[in-house]
Amino acid sequence: MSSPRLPLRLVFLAALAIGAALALGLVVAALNSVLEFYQRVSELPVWLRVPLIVLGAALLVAIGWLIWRLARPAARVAGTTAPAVSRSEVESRIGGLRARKAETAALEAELVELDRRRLGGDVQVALFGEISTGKSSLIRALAPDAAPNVDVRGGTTRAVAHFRGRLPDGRELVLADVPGSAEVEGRVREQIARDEALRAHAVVYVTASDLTRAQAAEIGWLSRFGKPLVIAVNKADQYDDAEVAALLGTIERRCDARAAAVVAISAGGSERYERTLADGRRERVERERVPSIAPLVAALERLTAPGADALEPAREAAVLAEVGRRSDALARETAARESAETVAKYTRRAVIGALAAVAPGSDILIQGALGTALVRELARIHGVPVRELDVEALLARLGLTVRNTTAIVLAIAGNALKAFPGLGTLGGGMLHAVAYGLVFDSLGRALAATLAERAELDAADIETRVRVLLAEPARERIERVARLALEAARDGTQRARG
Ligand SMILES: Nc1nc2c(ncn2[C@@H]2O[C@H](COP(=O)(O)OP(=O)(O)OP(=O)(O)O)[C@@H](O)[C@H]2O)c(=O)[nH]1
Ligand SMILES: [Mg+2]
Repeated sequence: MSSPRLPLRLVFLAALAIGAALALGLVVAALNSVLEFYQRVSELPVWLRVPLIVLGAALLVAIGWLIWRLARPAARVAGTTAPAVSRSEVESRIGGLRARKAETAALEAELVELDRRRLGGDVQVALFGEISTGKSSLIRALAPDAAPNVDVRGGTTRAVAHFRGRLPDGRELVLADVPGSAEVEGRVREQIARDEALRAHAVVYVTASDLTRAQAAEIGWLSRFGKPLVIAVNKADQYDDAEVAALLGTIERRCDARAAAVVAISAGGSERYERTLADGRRERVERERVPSIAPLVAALERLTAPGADALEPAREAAVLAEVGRRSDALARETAARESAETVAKYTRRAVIGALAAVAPGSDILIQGALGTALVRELARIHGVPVRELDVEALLARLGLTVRNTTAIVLAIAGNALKAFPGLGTLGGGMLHAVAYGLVFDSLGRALAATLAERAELDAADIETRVRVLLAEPARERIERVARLALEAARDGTQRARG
């Protein structure tokens, strides 16, 4: 395999040598010109020399600045497209999970809600953003009859609420007020808000300042779903015109066309202040600020103009992508649960098998029917196809590993017997039974971990994991195996008596 690589390396070396010679020539030439230039400049009269040097320095600074502007790592809003999943694909995944007794009710409910909203035919707009940015105040301004809770404290809105608002052109919108994100201990509410944002046709991302890293990430996430997105910079009343213009410019640059529009608004909210009465007393009053949201209304009119039917495919794709992602996570959880059950089942069988055998050998158990069945069942759970040959090769390899570590495993099992006084009196077979139980438990866990992470029967990876698990089994594992052995021994004795 090494001979075809040789000429390629030679060509590469030759190219490198030519390149180096060229670079050297360039450097010498450049140095030469600089020296020549310096000499000429120093021969010039002072009145010409000084301005020329100043000009040259200014030019250098300008070039440096330009390079910095171009090469500066911009904290742009990142976003790719969410993976598309079809309705039938999602349904078949959910069906498969239901058959495996996974908790699929929430996923099914999401699909029912998807259909319910499509049949309703309303254009739906969700407000989304961090706590206290003014989402609920904005709902009030967009739907004056609505009465969502507004408060200076963050985390006021705790669940999703829908309100009907009307655009100046007469069309109705269903507006969703959602809990704010970035609340301490507010993970569940943040998920509720995210789910609702995906269920809407268009999203208004509300912020009250320049975007933080977390906010930029949220916008990146939203933009992956390709539905109309407006960024509303609220509380513009707190800035002067120049500041608002600068803020809009910065956000537009960072979002790089991921948002269909970036607008500055003042949703209103209320303000508290103290006033002095005629008799000199001071009084605290609260009054509603007058909202100023025209640019947002215009953007919403434009973005929702295509109507519910035209906006439906992007909405459906977003919901399906999220249900798909959650069904994948549920599939991983289900596989982990089934794996644990399977490993427990085979560990028990290994213990019983070892107790029944007259002179059990680790190889016989591991490379026998029990080991094969364990590998096959775990591979099936993780959807990894395996060949008979691979299973045999793997078990032979693991048999060697186990034989090399038998002394350690027996020592560990011996210690376990001391901790369980009942076990010690049951005879020598018991020690081996606990040892085999530990071996099977370790094999099963190693197999399940490799299959889950690599989706293949990677023998080297499995072996490494088995070594680690056998060398220092956790106390909880040892006790469980010892208890299994005890139960199996009692059952055996009872059967022998009966
Ligand atoms: N200065 C100013 N304050 C505003 C504006 N809009 C809202 N506020 C204030 O911002 C605070 C939060 O307003 P909310 O509407 O409750 O904010 P929210 O985003 O719904 O908050 P959560 O539901 O907790 O996430 C309140 O004190 C409002 O009075 C605005 O346009 N200008
Ligand atoms: Mg709110």
